[in-house]
Amino acid sequence: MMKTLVIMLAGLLLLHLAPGGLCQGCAAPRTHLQLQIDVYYTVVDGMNHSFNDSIFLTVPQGSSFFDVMAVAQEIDCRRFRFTYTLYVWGAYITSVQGLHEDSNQHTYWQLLSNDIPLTLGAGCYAVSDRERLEVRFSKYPAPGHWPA
Ligand code: B12
Ligand SMILES: *[C@@H]1O[C@H](CO)[C@@H](O)[C@H](O)[C@H]1NC(C)=O
Ligand SMILES: *[C@@H]1O[C@H](CO)[C@@H](O)[C@H](O)[C@H]1NC(C)=O
Repeated sequence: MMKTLVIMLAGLLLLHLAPGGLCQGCAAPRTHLQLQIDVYYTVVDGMNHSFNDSIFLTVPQGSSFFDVMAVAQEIDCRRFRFTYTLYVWGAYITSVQGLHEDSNQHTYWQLLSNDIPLTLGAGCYAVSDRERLEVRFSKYPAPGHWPA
């Protein structure tokens, strides 16, 4: 009785230790030493201040800003849900938490890192450890009124 229990436990242990044992059919081959990084992600209505929500996330090294947004959405769909449109530049974020950009009002979702606007789109920007990422509902100047 005791012996079969020990054998069973040993078998379970082996199953866990066997390389790929419980991880067959994964899309990408996962190394067991995949490095993880921590980021802080905020979604904020910088116009009407209707919301300002943040979350700490642990994501694989090499993740894009878009990947971070997708992970946050999966964890808390109510606060971090978003939509996007594909352009030649990649994914353009069109709404966050149900708040949509509006070209007539010159509003858009601005991407920032440590309070500095990004010069790359969400899909192209690779995030770093301890980075403070933000998508902020903002206004851009009317055409012909861009700051010099
Ligand atoms: C105008 C403009 C904007 C306007 C667009 C709204 C409007 N109605 O005018 C605003 C201010 C909203 C904007 C926002 C951003 N932009 Co912009 N934008 C431009 C600019 C100067 C011209 C685009 C244009 O009108 N083309 C002509 C029309 C006819 O072509 P179109 O394909 O229909 O243009 C649309 C797309 O370009 C889209 N769009 C605009 N910016 C971006 C950025 C990304 C990543 C995507 C996927 C789409 C996109 O909006 C345009 C109007 O509908 C380009 C530079 C350039 N010379 O192309 C940068 C440019 C495309 N933007 C850029 C960036 C980085 C951004 C932001 C990520 C900045 C930020 N820190 O938030 C955000 C997008 C964030 C998001 N929500 O996903 C980069 C993209 C670089 C890259 N490799 O990813 C560019 C190339 C400027 C640069 N840094 O060199 N942008
Ligand atoms: C969002 O809230 C944080 C504090 O939680 C504050 O520091 C930050 O300025 C706020 N952002 C905006 C755009 O209001
Ligand atoms: C922000 O508030 C103003 C008035 O307080 C309103 O007219 C406008 O539609 C609001 N914008 C959004 C995007 O909710």
